[in-house]
Amino acid sequence: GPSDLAPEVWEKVKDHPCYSEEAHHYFARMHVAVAPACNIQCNYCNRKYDCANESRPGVVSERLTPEQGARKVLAVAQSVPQLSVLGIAGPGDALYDWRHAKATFELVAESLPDIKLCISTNGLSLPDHVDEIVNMNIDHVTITINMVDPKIGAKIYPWVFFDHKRHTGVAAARLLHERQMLGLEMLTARGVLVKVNSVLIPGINDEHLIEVNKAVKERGAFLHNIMPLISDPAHGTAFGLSGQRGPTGQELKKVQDACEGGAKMMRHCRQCRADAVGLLGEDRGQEFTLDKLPEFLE
Ligand code: CLF
Ligand code: SF4
Repeated sequence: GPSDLAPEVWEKVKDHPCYSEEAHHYFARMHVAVAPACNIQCNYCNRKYDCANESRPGVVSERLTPEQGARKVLAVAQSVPQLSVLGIAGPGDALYDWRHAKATFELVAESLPDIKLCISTNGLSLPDHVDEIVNMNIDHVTITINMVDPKIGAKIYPWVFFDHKRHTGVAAARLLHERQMLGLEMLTARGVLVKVNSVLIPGINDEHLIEVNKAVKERGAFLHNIMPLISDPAHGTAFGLSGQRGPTGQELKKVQDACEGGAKMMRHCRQCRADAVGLLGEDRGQEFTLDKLPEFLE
């Protein structure tokens, strides 16, 4: 609750529905899918879902240009008065080809200077963009961290693309891990609130997430959100974890409970879609598809 937060932190989270359990009943968030590509491959990815970098069946969200994205935000702001946060959360990684997310935020900030800007990333490109993130007043960043042990990471990530090369195996996971930890440290040192999302993959990282929780707490993460893998049988053999089941509710709770006392647990995540609009748990995205937007907005 508010009482255990420093006033300047409360000021930042009080109307952010993901960072504050209290706020999620009253404030809405929306996502715009403007990231053109991703620089890593997660075995569980189907590139439809967002912040969670999550995988579950559904309709593919539209990929928008920055102009289209900004138009959508303005249209939503006119009809959803509770809108307080704009997040860019995949599919793809907002910080990989950062120009798209940056241009979107700049266009929106011109018309809606008070909206909070939020980014979700796999962290690989994060250390390169910390200055800009701080300068643009993006004070909420989510990093998806599924492991701190590259041997476990190698089971989750078949490759990462970095420094003009594709890396594979344990070396790829080590690179991702080092960049995630560095990015997290850099952000918290600058006063940016960082939430860590972890996808619980039974048999792969379930017991390991306690170590992830410790590692991110040590580096100043504000919240840790452990979310269940939602397996997607429709995605068949294209994905390395096909046939992988998600955890039961009990298994999820067990891991979350085991992490209590470490980095603060988030338990109200609704595993939003990449084009989600509205209060958490509400999805009004289909009301604001491109074909339904007015062509001009003041
Ligand atoms: Fe979006 Fe993520 Fe920002 Fe929230 S979602 S980019 S931090 S504004 Fe929130 Fe949705 Fe859970 Fe994400 S409930 S999936 S934690
Ligand atoms: Fe997919 Fe997100 Fe992983 Fe990229 S970071 S591969 S978009 S789940």
